Amino acid sequence: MLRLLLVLPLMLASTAFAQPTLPLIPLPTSVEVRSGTFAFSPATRIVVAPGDAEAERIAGMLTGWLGGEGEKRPRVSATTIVPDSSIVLTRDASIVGDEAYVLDVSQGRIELRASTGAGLFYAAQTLRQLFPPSVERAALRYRTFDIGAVRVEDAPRFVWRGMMLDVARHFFGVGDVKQVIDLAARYKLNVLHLHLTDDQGWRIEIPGWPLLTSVGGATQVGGGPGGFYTLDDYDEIVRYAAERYVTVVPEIDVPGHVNAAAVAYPFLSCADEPPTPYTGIQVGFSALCTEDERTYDWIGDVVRTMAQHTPGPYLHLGGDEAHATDEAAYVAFMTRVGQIVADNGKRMMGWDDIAKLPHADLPSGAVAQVWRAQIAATRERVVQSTANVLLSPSTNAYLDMKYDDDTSIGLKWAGTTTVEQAYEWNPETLIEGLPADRLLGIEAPLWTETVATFDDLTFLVLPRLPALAEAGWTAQHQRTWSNFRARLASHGAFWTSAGLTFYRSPLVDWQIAR
Ligand code: TNX
Repeated sequence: MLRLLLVLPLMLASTAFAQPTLPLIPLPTSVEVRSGTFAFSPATRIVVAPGDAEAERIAGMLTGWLGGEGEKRPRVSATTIVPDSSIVLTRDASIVGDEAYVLDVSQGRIELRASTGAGLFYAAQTLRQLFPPSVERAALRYRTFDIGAVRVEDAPRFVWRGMMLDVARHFFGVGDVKQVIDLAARYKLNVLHLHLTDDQGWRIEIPGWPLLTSVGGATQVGGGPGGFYTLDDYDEIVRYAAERYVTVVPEIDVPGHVNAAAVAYPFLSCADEPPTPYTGIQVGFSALCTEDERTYDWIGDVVRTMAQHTPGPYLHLGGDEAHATDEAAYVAFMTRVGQIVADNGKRMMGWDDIAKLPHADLPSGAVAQVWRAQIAATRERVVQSTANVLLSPSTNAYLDMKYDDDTSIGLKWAGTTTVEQAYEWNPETLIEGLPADRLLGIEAPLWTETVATFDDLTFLVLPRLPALAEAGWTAQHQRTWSNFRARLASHGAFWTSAGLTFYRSPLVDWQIAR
């Protein structure tokens, strides 16, 4: 009797432990913990089929996450003979879905299976979350460790799982953007939306319009030096993202949010003299000169350049908060710009303000990015429009909102947003009456009015980005805050090991020492 009393709580504790505390975020479709362990050691090989260059490239990334330079990395072999204790990346046409995968960890072997490169990459990201956090620290990387046997089957809920980075209010260089892509890809996001232009800065080279960057790029919020991407820089970001199955969506915000462009070319705001460069954080005051044909020559060049350098299907034209443009001019302008986007072979995207456009004027395949879902009129307008919908509700998905009243940086206009609020919402019911086939997915925007450094950036992004990533990846009926919170606890250890600043939300029992 006494024995039973002692054993029972232990049994309960161990069953409670097995499933939820595997630190997998986003939660996979199915996770089956099995008995046994795979012993990872310096001799572990990563094996791909000969001739599968994409799998070999992914295996190379996996090895990079595991080992130091040269000899110390686990070796990648393209061979049909699989040695014992290998990690094997296999194409499996029976796994249906562009991003679906199976990960099978057993005592003798780890198998990653998918029909696509994206699936293999996500299997590798899931496996990475089963490594001890200390592998993140270069100096400690190379070691032996055990991985518990488990079978994971997984596929995403939505096709669009994005993050937006505003590089206009504060500029972030190519190296920082690459780190953001790495972070997003860890949590299986597949879109990076770059907000490239705003009142405070123009951040992308456009051939024929050199002052956009040399003058318009030289400012930012608070008066710092600003900066911009050359087209080579942009191509590099796009390439780096694509290797991680992330599609870049560039945003050129018109017809409002254009002060920096007008400082460079005053005719863009119907002026002879340039307006004062703007380094504050107000919105809604600037406007393009929609009656001047030169404005259309300019936007034509901008759209063509971005279309040529963007392999993804979408160009984002902003369209938000155009308070200084009257409604008729707004509709006419956005309609004409939508046509220019279509002429360049791309689909137009805009903030939910574009749902104002009459149905006939919205180009087919256009996407409205909803940021004011809390306003009934916005929801109605979006439901009635023909646009597809991307959800970025500012009450849950805005990474720039403060966590609470005491948060040192961030804004508060949409309220404060805890990690629980970032997690606890249902994209399928947010907009009543929206047909499921018009809902593409979700995106988490980081506006950077108050974000001056990379540490500021990760402080606002972590831990809310993983919460939003799970809202985009995992089926609603599988999601609970209490289970997510338990899995999130050990991610603080990954971030600490990787040297990333994060917000130690008091809602989570962070496990840092591991
Ligand atoms: C509203 S969201 C804006 C941005 C600001 C942001 C700050 C949207 C389409 N427009 O211009 O940066 O709020 O949270």
